Amino acid sequence: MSNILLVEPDYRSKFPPLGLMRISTYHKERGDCVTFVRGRSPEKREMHWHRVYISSLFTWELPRTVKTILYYSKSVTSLKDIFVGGIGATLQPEYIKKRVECTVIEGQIEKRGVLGQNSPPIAHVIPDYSILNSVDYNYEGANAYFVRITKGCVRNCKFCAVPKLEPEFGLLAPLEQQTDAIKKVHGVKQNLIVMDNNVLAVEGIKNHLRVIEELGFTKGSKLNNRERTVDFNQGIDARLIAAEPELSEALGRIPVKPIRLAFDFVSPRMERDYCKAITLLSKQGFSAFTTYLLYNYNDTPEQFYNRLRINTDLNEKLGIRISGFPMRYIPISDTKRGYVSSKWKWRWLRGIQCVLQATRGLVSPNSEFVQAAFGKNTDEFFEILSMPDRYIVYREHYKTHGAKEWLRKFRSLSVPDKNEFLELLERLNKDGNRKQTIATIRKYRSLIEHYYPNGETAPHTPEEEQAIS
Ligand code: B12
Ligand code: SF4
Repeated sequence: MSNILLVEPDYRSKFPPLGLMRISTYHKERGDCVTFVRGRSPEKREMHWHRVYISSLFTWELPRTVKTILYYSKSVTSLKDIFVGGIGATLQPEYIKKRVECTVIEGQIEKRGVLGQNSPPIAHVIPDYSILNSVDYNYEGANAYFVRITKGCVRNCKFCAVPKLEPEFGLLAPLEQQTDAIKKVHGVKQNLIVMDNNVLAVEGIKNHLRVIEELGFTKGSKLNNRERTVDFNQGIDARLIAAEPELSEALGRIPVKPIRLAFDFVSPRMERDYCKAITLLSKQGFSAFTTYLLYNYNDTPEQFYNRLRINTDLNEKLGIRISGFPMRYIPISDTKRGYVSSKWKWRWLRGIQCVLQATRGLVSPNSEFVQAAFGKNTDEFFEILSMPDRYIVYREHYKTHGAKEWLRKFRSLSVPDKNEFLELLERLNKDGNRKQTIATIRKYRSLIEHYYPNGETAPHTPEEEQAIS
């Protein structure tokens, strides 16, 4: 019997670490003793483990992942007994290998023998939900079946990591087999979370949707007096619904909540397909939508604003509620999350983040909200995004306390000067000697004062500002 430690680094994680949960099942079936922790635990570090498994997720969390690996490096006989895998490790294995000589497992584990002599293909093993009880962390979906009908995707969008993570599109184990196995060991689950990248693309999708109904997920179905829901978590492809309207009818029989679509890039065809899909789905009784909106890729800020307006127009026309979910593009090689595309400016990206701060990343479906938050037209949109953080977040308060004067000065700049000024703000943001740098700047000095009063980082809230003055 071996002592096995499973570690999820302590980054923010919404869903449970499915890879580790599958590895747990494998080791428990071998009769090993399995312990799960999040992050760096001094108590667990003091112990000796035959093997430590550390998961990875987003590439910008790789620095934290490496820190976690190093933390447990003395808890094993050899560094090779630390196994690291998952999404971040698959996208950037070299980042880890250059820093620690642990065992890095790339990609899905679909073959025998990857984790030891004759070990099973982990991708097909049932996740062990019970490990979640040992940590004091609230994962969403702990009461849901996590399933996947397919792997990979039929498309090859350049901004997406899926073609690298799962290069082949194909079917996985039948849905009912997956839910039955979870049910048998961990009991009946309330909801269904379908993690597929692009589920509607699979041949015979209507049969799979029918299976979902047969599993007890029909519109209005309840368990323990609570509504049962199905979440196609990565969104469904609007283009496929527009091409095959019957798909909306099949979806209409399932309690999909929320219904997620993507409006990632901008082309007249995409716009037409997106509007058509929303219209078809609204006819099936869906009224609350969440739409992923990729920005900072090859779109312009105007195109981002335009997509927000298309959503508010659809809301008004169809009497529905589409909440936008802006997703900032981060290249899959990025370990810092700092990328700024040539059509955007750092200050505008920061501005979007400030606007979304109060709404947990969502753009409300309310047209008045969109106009107030992002501006009535693109001129106002650019001005809002260019403002100092606190003027954006506490708009009402600062309207008369600084923002008016800022706006007057900002508007007096020529277009090239505005660009130069915004670029200066990006440089100042990264500047370790900011105060000294600002002291040497003459041009834009009074505007800079709004962002860095006396050269210092500005207070975050009106209360903090009052306390200082
Ligand atoms: C579900 C999901 C989410 C969920 C949360 C995920 C979570 N676990 O908490 C939500 C919806 C919240 C989300 C949000 C985002 N996501 Co996301 N998400 C995914 C998705 C679909 C699956 C991730 C997952 O959990 N998979 C489950 C895996 C880990 O389990 P598994 O399959 O059983 O694992 C196998 C192997 O990986 C391996 N393995 C797994 N773990 C381990 C551990 C060890 C030790 C070993 C040996 C092996 C191993 O073995 C398993 C069996 O084969 C991926 C796309 C994809 N297809 O992978 C994108 C993805 C990870 N997301 C991505 C992005 C960009 C985002 C967002 C930034 C989007 C945005 N702009 O807002 C946000 C960021 C949120 C944040 N925290 O800041 C990108 C990441 C790119 C990158 N540079 O890292 C991906 C790759 C999508 C994409 N299309 O590019 N996401
Ligand atoms: S359709 Fe979606 S999952 Fe498929 S490659 Fe494009 S962004 Fe990725």
